[in-house]
Amino acid sequence: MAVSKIFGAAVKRREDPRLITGRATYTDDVKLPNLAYVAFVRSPHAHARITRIDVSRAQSAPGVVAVVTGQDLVGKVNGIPTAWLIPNSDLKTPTHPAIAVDTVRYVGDAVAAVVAESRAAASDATELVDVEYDPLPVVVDQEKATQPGAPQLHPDVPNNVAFRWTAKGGDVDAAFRAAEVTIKQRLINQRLIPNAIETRNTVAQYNPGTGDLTVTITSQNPHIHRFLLSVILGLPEHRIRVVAPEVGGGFGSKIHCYPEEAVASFLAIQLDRPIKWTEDRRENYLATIHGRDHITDLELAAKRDGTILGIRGRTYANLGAYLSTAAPGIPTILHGLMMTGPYQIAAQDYEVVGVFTNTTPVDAYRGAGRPEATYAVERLVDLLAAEIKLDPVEIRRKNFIPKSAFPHTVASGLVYDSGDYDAALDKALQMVNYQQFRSEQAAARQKGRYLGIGFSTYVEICGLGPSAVAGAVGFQGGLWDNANVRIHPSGKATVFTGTSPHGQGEETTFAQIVAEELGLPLDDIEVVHGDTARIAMGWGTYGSRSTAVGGSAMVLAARKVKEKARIIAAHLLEASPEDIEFVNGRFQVKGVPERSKSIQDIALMANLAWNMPKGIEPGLEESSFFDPSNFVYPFGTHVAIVEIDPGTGVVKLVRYVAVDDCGIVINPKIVDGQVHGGVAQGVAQALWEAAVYDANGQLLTGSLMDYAIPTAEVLPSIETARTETPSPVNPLGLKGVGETGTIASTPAVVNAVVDALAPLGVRHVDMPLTPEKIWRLLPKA
Ligand code: MCN
Repeated sequence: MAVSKIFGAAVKRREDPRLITGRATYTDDVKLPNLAYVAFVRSPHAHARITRIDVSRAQSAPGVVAVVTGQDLVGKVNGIPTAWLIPNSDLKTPTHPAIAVDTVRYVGDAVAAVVAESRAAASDATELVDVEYDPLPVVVDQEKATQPGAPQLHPDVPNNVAFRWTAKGGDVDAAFRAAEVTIKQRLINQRLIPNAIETRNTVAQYNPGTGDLTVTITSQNPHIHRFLLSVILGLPEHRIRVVAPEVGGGFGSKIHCYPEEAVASFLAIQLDRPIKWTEDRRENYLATIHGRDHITDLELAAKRDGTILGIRGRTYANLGAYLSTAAPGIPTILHGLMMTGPYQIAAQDYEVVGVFTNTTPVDAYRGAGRPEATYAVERLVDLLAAEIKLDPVEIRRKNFIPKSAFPHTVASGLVYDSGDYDAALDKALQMVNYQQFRSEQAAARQKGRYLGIGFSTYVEICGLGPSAVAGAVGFQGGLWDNANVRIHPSGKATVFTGTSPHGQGEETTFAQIVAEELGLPLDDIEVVHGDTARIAMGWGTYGSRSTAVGGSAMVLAARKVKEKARIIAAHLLEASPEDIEFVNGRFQVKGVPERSKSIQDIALMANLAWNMPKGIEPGLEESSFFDPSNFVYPFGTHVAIVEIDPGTGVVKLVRYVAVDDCGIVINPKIVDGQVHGGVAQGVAQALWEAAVYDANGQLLTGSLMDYAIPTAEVLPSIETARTETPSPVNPLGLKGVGETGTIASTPAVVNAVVDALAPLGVRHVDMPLTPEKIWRLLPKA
């Protein structure tokens, strides 16, 4: 393959051979000599006072090394902090002890930890810890939790309201006064449970001789984990090393710093033995964060011709029992600021109320706030179209921010970087052959068949993001990223990234970036990530930021290497640096291919340093710290075609078309893969998945037997295509793609089902669109 074709080529993921042949090291594969295992005793009550804990039976059980309770941690392990302190919201941050001390607040809240010689012994002994509870009243519904007389979770949080936050812009009252038609709808965005292939895992090892703590964690952001662990444990940051090996995916759920990670680390220090914790799937359902869970009331103001004037409303966002690491920022900054979607809607007034309930904490799950915003806007636009009898495609076109209007400031104050929404919509319409579908649909209706088509013309915010904005919105970290490109004497390269890919394929795409810049073969470049001891600093992988931010740092570091190489090449070729050009992967004297040096030649000479140009240091290694000037705003059009079985109510996804624009593409195969996975997750929310609690706070969908994640069999082959609108805010001109599929797909499917049922007078159905729910809407024979 010609060197210049590496960027943009559909190179196969180099991570995959080890993953699919069982040669990868997952976190649970990490074994150390003298390892002891910790298991947690978890509350069976959603809300209760702990009146007594007796650990004596557990302590004397075979193989048990130690048992600790919340009380044992007091003064030694600090509370689990929240890292997103949104301003102007009166945010309350109640203490979150790593192990509950006197009160449990959700089913699964840890009340004790048992350490034993084997995982089985630890797990068995958890049943011998005698805990007496005095049950308290429970609330699981976030709206009810704010009402007078509702059970109170935290003494310092009146009415369970963690925050009230508003995103307001333009004159929304004027918009509603001028409205010729208004649409009002309550939307439930149900709670979801992330299902990574590997559950969470921690292996902590302490060396009292050096004071070094090494923690291997299923982490999406080892440097953030290191920082938070130093805060929780009161240890110096430079004595902590956090390593993320293969983690089995995360989908947002492994961003957060969890109690178990802190407890395992504490125990490793206390007991002077390496400690391992492996979460089982049942625990994963109870104790790993959940996602979504919004109750939203919205109103849209419009003219009869379909022009949208304003949007207003309120969301009650369920936060669960405690504030997880990023929780306050998800329904606000990543959600509330995106409520006008890709449309020119001049006014918005949107309040988000974050509420504590007796449920598992809720935080970032793939898309994190943006799927909820897209769902709300795309449902409302369809409801308006139905109300004024306008085609759902036409109403979208009418309101799109035009291509000429970028960069464009929306009502919430965000500045969208670039876009061409019509181009993506046109391509999608062509792919589905819209007019022909409408005739087929009409014909099918005559025969009693229910076919439907649904659109989602989405825009999302990702590539998190400028650090100054992070600070302004209360994120307790930076959002720049770091890369280092090191060329060894032999001309092979090791490159380091502060992002922490865990399934997204950056070992391939970042190597593509460097190969393209420096003319190195792909196989000669190793991409290192996920280890605070090897990587200077970085902010991790989430918010589809790795490539827009970390990849940009990588290309800038490679360009610095290239610049130095040019100077050395000039010296070796006895030319001036200005006369050196980079052609076909070689540094050559302009127009004289015979007088040229490869990067390998230069790497050897730079590392030997026998003959360096004056003032140039030996070695060939450069770093870059890149802080983008803005977020990036990928967009596109997703179209779902469904058919409903009139006998059973089963929704069959007949076709799925995804046209995405993530700017310039490094690797189309990987981008397609990301879209496929994302769409599967978003479709699953529309049709199947829901975390269900009963009124006592028991999680009824507590296992894979009860929680319906999709299998390949229920999904069609996803048809992908792209438009390419470069982003002006990073040197690669690209936008993120890791979440687009999840963000776009949910409303496309719901809109398609409502379209299919429209002749029956159906205007909205809440997710998930289970067969029973749909069957009840169908005429009975
Ligand atoms: N890419 C590209 N060209 C572009 C944009 C991206 O070739 N114009 C490539 C990237 O180089 C990378 C992949 O596409 O290989 C995704 O990149 P990016 O959009 O930068 O997203 P991140 O790597 O930051 O991934 C985060 C995103 C999120 S937030 C979740 S959640 C998620 C997701 O990615 N979780 C995943 N995809 C996942 N995929 C897997 N397998 N497992 C997860 O846990």
